[in-house]
Formats: sequence, structure tokens, C-alpha cells
Amino acid sequence: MSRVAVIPGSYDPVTLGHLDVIERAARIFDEVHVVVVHNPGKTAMLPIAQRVSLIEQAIADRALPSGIVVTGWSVGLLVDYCTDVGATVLVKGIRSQIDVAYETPMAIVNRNLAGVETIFMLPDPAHAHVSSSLVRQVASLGGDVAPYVPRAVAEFLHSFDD
Ligand code: COD
Repeated sequence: MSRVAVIPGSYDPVTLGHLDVIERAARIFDEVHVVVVHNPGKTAMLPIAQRVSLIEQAIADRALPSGIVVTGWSVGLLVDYCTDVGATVLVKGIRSQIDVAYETPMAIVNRNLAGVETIFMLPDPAHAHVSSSLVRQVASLGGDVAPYVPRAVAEFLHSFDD
């Protein structure tokens, strides 16, 4: 039986921290679904289709392991997507106690709803300070985001510079 995991996020935009978690999960699981979800608690910068496209470009550029699927999901519970694709595990990157506090109730609810377990993965210390919101802020103020994001995202964001 193949082991399938889902790695959900806003990915607005995808960062080197996200990619590190995706790459390491793809070495553990046979199939990894990177699922772009609208987070109602956040004001989105990019449409979901654009976020999906940037993740696909970043994965192609880095020659990540095979078995990675990238898609958007906006039609119901995330665990419904998991059930549809036969995933029994969600993978979440954990940078701090704040992430633990945010993710723990969702992990329990997702297990109660559909028996889907959540695995917390620690970040590469090199990227532990990186977040999409930091990238959005630096980009909006005209700073260089290249140290924090894959090349495709840096090029996309800098294409709006004067
Ligand atoms: N290093 C490692 N991990 C990182 C880094 C980094 N530098 N940056 C972010 N991460 C992790 C985050 O901790 C998170 O686990 C993941 O990457 C995605 O992060 P974001 O910021 O792109 O996405 P979020 O936090 O806005 O995504 C929230 C979800 C959409 C995943 C969440 O709201 C969710 O699971 N929604 C499901 C809706 C649902 O079904 N709800 C009902 C049951 S709870």
C-alpha cells in the first residue's frame, strides 16, 4: 500500500521554508499532495491558481523527488480531500510554539473528523524565520526577497518593481 501525505498551506507565496518541508516529506512518503487552501484568517495576495503555478515552477527548478502533486482546494473540509486521494497523514511545518498552538486543535479535529493523523516536521534552521507574510511585507516595500523564496517567486514578485 502506498503512503500518501497531504501538505496544506496558504503558500501565498511559497517560500524556501515550505519547499524544505515538501522535499523532506517527499523522501518519506510515496506520494505527497501540496494543497493550496484559502485561509479565511488571512488576506490573500495571490489567487490560488497563481500560487499553485509558482509551487510547480519551484519544484521543477529544484528537481525534487517524484510523486509530488500540486493542487488547489476550496470546496470543503481538507480531510475530504485527504479521503478522496487516500491520504492518511497531514504534514505541517512547525517553526515555533505559536505554530504548535495554532496547529494542535486542527490536528485533533482532523483526526476526529476522518482519522487523518498530523505529523509535525521541524524546519531547517536556515529557514525557520521565513514566512509568507514576511515575504509579502518585504516585497511590498521594495526589498529583495531572493534569500527567502524560490527563483520563480523572486522573479515573479520583482517583475512588479519599477
Ligand atoms: N519552515 C517550515 N514550515 C513552515 C515555514 C518555514 N519557514 N513557513 C510556513 N511553514 C508551515 C506552516 O507552519 C504551516 O504548517 C504550513 O507551512 C503552511 O503555512 P502557510 O502560512 O503557507 O499556510 P497557513 O498556515 O495559512 O495554512 C493554514 C491551513 C490552510 C493549512 C489551515 O487553515 C488548514 O489546514 N485549513 C483546513 C481547513 C479545514 O478543513 N478546517 C476544518 C478542520 S480544522
